[in-house]
Amino acid sequence: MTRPFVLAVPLAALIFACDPAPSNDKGADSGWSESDPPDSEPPDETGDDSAAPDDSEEPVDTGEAPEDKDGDGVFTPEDCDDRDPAVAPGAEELFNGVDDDCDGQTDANGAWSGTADLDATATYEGKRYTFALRCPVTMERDTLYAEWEIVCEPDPDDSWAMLLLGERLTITPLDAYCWDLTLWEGAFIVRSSNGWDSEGEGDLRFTSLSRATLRGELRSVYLNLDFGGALNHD
Ligand SMILES: [Ca+2]
Ligand SMILES: [Ca+2]
Ligand SMILES: [Ca+2]
Repeated sequence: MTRPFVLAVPLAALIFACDPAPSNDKGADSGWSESDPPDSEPPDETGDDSAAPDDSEEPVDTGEAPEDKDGDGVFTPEDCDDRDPAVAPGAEELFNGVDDDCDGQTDANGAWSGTADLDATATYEGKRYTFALRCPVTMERDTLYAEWEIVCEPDPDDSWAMLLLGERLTITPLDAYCWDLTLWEGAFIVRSSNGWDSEGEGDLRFTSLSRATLRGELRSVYLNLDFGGALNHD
């Protein structure tokens, strides 16, 4: 039974003999040793041992300095596009998809509103009924998209209007995309709160940055509809 004890002594001696000398660990812990290049500097007192020099901020400073690369006499940041000499504060705003005058607004984008006069003739049991309505128009323009909408609410006391048109008619473009920056042309759809809908053709023209005209017509067996109006940039 003494054999395990005899074997344990040489095993313990072997473990101590393999333990590495602690004297060589100093460099790894400090991050700094005499073998480092002589030009390198020791860590500063803040503990930041980054080798990046402080003058790295200089290019940022020069980048923020006013420039006039397009030579139009207007320096950044007042010149909102210093690559285009046609763009600067005071320049004329044009329908071109660019904020020409650096006021943060491109062309005539944004909210528009106005009114439209709508004439409708409905045929019912062989008789024709006509209605004249004045309806508000709203639009949200985003360069090549003109999301306009006409909402008509006939007189609720007019029983024929309620029967044939409904409490509300909503007219919107089927596709608000404009092939031209100053013109939308295409199909619109009339939706009645009575559940029916019908399609017609119309156009919207921007006559200036602050004014647009809208017109349309619909021809069907039961309903003829014409509308025309104007919108102003809000
Ligand atoms: Ca400039
Ligand atoms: Ca502008
Ligand atoms: Ca423009």
